[in-house]
Amino acid sequence: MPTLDTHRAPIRNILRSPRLLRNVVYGVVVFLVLTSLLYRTTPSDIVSIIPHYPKPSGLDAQQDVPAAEWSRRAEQVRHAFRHAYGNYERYAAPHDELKPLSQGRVDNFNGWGVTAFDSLDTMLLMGLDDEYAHALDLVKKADFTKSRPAFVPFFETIIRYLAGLLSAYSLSKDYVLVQRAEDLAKALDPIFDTPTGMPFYSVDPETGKTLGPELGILAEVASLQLEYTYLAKLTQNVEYWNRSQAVMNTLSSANLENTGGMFPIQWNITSGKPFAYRLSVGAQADSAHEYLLKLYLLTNKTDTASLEMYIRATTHIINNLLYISPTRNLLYVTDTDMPTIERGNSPSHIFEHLSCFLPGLLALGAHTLPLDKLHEMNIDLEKLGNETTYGYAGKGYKRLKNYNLKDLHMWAAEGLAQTCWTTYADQPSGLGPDEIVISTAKNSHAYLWMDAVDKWKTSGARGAIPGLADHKPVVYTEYQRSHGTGKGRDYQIRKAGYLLRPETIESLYLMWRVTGDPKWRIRGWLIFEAIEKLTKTRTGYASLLRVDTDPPIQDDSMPSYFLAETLKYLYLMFLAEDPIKLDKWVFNTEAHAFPVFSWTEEDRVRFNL
Ligand code: DMJ
Repeated sequence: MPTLDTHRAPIRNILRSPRLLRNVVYGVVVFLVLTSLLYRTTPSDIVSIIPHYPKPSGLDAQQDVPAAEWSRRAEQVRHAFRHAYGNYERYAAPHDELKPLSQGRVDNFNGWGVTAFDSLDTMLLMGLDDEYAHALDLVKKADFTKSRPAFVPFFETIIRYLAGLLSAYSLSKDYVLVQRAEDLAKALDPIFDTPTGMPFYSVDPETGKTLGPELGILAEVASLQLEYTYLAKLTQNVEYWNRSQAVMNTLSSANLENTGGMFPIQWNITSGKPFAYRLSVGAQADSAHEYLLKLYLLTNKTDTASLEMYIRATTHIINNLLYISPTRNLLYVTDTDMPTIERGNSPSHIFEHLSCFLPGLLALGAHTLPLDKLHEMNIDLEKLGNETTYGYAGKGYKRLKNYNLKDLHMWAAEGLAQTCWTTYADQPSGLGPDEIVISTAKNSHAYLWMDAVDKWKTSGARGAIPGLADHKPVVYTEYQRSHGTGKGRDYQIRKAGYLLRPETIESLYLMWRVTGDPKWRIRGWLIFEAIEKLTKTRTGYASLLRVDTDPPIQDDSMPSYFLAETLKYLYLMFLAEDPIKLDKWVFNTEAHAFPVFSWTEEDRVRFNL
């Protein structure tokens, strides 16, 4: 057996011989240089010095994280952004999106470079001057009169491109961004050639030809008011104001007697009438509800028609679309038909990741509006809606009069945010699926949240408010997942992908800002750890095809909203001082921040306010 001493003999020999020592040092240096060149695969060299992430450490271990550590975490999100954008710039610009596994690119939103436009304001907030300068070059060169493919989808183009330009202007004051926004708005303008002013689905900017069915989708026909109102304010062009107002007027004059004042999903864009009565806050509807509150806030609380529509929509949602799961008491929002005495609401019990923006919106409303003193906003809930105006669907207004509306909205926000988080915590990946469906077995029914809240109240409001508790995660083993034997979650996964979407993080961010409770921010960090661990690739970040397998499966896609929203909200959540104050700024549905403004006397005359 060699003794310890014989083991060290070669080292002693090296140290004794200067020539040998020089050769060894030389060899080590060459080795280090070669390996660093080999692994230097991204333009953002910062990436290689990111410390190794520990395994998600759980909430308890996170309670005493010092302020300096949160700043370091914000810095890590900034590194993540540089990794994503640097690789987009290297492999995909000026095309739309990067394929993070194959280093390919895709033109899925007009071919003007959607990732660059969507990223501008995040760069400005993160102080990434070089990236911003490059992106601005690309923005200046984009030709909005030609698109690949020829027809431009209006909704996505407005929320990503137009809003990206306007928000970047508000932060940089580079006027060229407003000029480009006007170029874009002009190219799209034929889209409004309908009797109601509700836009078609798409337009060919080269010919002005429009395309799309007469039946429009709520989110797509009614999510332009923030962008066009702010554009009108900046350019003083009354045309843009008229575009926004036409949609608002169509919405406010619609007959909603079957839906309690909430907007259904389908609209006839010629007649301006709701077509059917399917109600949702998820896909096809989400941002239209969001823009009601946000238009009121953007115009410094002057657009009262918008405020009233928001209170009506949320009153109906709280009364009819919020349910509690049978055993875990998960509070969730689902889509329904119009309510009738005979059939009730006919809920689908599907809960979408997209709907996870709702807790944040409710918290924002409770934070910025005097919902506990409605008279200060000249609102009487029962005058806003009742059984005379809305028939059976109108009875919820009276019900909510028994509550302090600020509390009620915050309770709903808290419970929904808990469930959104729980769908992440339940997965071995720590990332949430795109859709779940609540189990509604014969003897274990899900039930309306307001029924549970009423019961709690009439029994003396003792104990916990229904649906607000922290839930213990239920993580199934691989065997349970593949054999379908897992129990105790209260739901099945319907769509198992994580598409790098922002909604849950957006709500965690708003809950953190509004309540100051560190648990929301800590959860944001745990999600970021999982994103780093499981979605990061050598050249970007990849969506996941499944979040419930261990390891999860990556997909060759990095949507632009990952840079516009997901990373922006995470960054702002970890900063010590948030530059985007909730009473001074309003985020559009793609997380582009616009400053709150007041109409001047001149505006009032010009826009006939
Ligand atoms: C984003 O493009 C926007 O938030 C939109 O309103 C709906 N969802 C996607 C990301 O999930």
